[in-house]
Amino acid sequence: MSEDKLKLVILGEGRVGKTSLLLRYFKNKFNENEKSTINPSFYEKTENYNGKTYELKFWDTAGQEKYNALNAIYFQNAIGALLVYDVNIPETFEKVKDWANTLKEIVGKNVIFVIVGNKLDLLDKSLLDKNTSLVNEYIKKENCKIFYTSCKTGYNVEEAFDTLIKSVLKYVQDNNIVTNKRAGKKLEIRQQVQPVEKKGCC
Ligand SMILES: Nc1nc2c(ncn2[C@@H]2O[C@H](COP(=O)(O)OP(=O)(O)OP(=O)(O)O)[C@@H](O)[C@H]2O)c(=O)[nH]1
Ligand SMILES: [Mg+2]
Repeated sequence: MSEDKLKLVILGEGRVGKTSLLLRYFKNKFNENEKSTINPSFYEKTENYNGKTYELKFWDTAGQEKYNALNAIYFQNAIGALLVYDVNIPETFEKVKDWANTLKEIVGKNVIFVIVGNKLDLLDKSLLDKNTSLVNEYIKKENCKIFYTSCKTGYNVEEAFDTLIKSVLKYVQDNNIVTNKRAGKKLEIRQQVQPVEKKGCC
């Protein structure tokens, strides 16, 4: 029996901890010197919900600005997303809003997302008041959930992923959504072949 396939993405500015969140959730590991992602890759898991089995594919994306156009390719057919920012760098939350808008444009306004404020273990408490009021305003407006996490300690990571997964599965079942679409194949960046220059004239 084929399982229903669901595609999820993890988005956010470079270095906010997207790969680290996946590493903590799927392997319970943390790498202090995690390198920047260049080629998106995925992690898979199977979930049962109300007697039905789903195959979930989580795509990790590259946060650096120069890869933004490529990330848009990975949004296609996504049903949910974790939008990540670094609680110590307020500008990275602005980027979350941009990603949410882009996601809605490409996938549709019903896309389900959960916001993650990561690196809680490094939090500079003086930033807290200013940030949380801005963040809370947005959460209320978008009617979405937020989790403050630390990949280093593992705090709240499971809760953030599990909440997104449950919301997505509930949405899929409540709305009878057919999910046997491709969950996405790994794309490779190929070097562009230069056209051969024509010599002489006709
Ligand atoms: N202290 C602390 N460091 C973290 C945490 N999460 C990630 N890091 C570190 O932050 C750096 C960047 O983490 P990544 O997971 O590579 O970030 P990313 O968002 O995947 O970055 P790109 O692939 O460039 O988009 C790494 O050195 C991680 O070890 C956290 O919760 N606490
Ligand atoms: Mg990464």
